[in-house]
Amino acid sequence: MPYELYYWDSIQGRGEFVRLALEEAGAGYIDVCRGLASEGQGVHAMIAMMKSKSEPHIPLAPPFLKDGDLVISHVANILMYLGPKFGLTPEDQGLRHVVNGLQLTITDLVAEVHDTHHPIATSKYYEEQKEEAKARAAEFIDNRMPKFLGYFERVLRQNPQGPAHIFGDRLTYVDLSLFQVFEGLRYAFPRATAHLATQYPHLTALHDAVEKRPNIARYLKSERRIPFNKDGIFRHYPELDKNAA
Ligand SMILES: N[C@@H](CCC(=O)N[C@@H](CS)C(=O)NCC(=O)O)C(=O)O
Repeated sequence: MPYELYYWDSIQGRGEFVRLALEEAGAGYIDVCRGLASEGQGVHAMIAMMKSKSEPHIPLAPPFLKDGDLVISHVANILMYLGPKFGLTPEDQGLRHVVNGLQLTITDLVAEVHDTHHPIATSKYYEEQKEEAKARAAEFIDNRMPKFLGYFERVLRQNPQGPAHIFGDRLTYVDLSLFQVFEGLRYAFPRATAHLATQYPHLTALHDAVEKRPNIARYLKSERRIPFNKDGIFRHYPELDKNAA
């Protein structure tokens, strides 16, 4: 049975962190919202799951993953579930929680990225909160982004197994997520991220290595990889970038 990933059909968004793990592992999966309604798929199928009156495990929000009868919500939780199956997390239970801690830090970062364009209300349009977004984005660029990226750079530098991976000497799902964060930040804030390679050399090297992994490279070139756009988590509004006019 292939895994069923439930996530919005037109954005990378939070679903992308799960897609990258599924793609790296070469796992069989259905991106349900991108499927045909005539085959019981499409966005409608996702909404129906969330509104279900009989499903015992109802998610509040996507992404969620269905594996047989199991419905698992939240990116970090989904990755913690898939990690051992895909060999993308350590064997040791305690260390799996260390890896989960790193992923949850990415969860926090992603929420802050979202709030740069939606600082007041998720339910309102960006255009309704542009002024607040400017202030929030400036704070993110000046203080929060360097704090998060500086942290991950330090974790890489202090990895006793060497800086090639964020944890241990093998690829984990956190490495894949850091690749996505790096891609997203560069898309959203091209000016503020112009010097990432010199500021964060280990993160940059990790990004470049993940990009070249055969399954990831194949995926990035495929139609399954949805281009960044103005509906996702990482959005490019020139007026929110550094030194905006
Ligand atoms: N903590 C959750 C966040 C899930 C989330 O906020 N999903 C967004 C899409 S990226 C959504 O549709 N939210 C609807 C809502 O919060 O009302 C995760 O990491 O998966």
